[in-house]
Amino acid sequence: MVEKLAGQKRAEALAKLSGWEELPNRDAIKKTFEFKDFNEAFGFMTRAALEAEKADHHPEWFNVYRTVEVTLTTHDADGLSERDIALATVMDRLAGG
Ligand code: H2B
Repeated sequence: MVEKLAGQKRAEALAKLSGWEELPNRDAIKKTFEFKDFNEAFGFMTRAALEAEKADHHPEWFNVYRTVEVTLTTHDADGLSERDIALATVMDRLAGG
């Protein structure tokens, strides 16, 4: 079982991210990435998928043309964990920001 992020640790972890918001209806974070075109968006998804698979931690995501909406949560923790923060950080780097 993976530990849920709570308290001070959670606040500090979230403060390090930018553009990610906590969802009101579930313990998850979400960010909408906008790219130049579909090629850039899908390239990002491909690179992120390889990192996700390597870490055995997978995003929920939705793509329309050059927009990718990403939701991160840890099913094994029934909420947000360090794994989501790590994947969010990797995705921000891959998206170039
Ligand atoms: N991804 C996410 N987002 N949360 C999980 O709890 C999770 C996962 N668990 N990817 C992994 C796979 C687990 O199901 C496998 C068996 O390791």
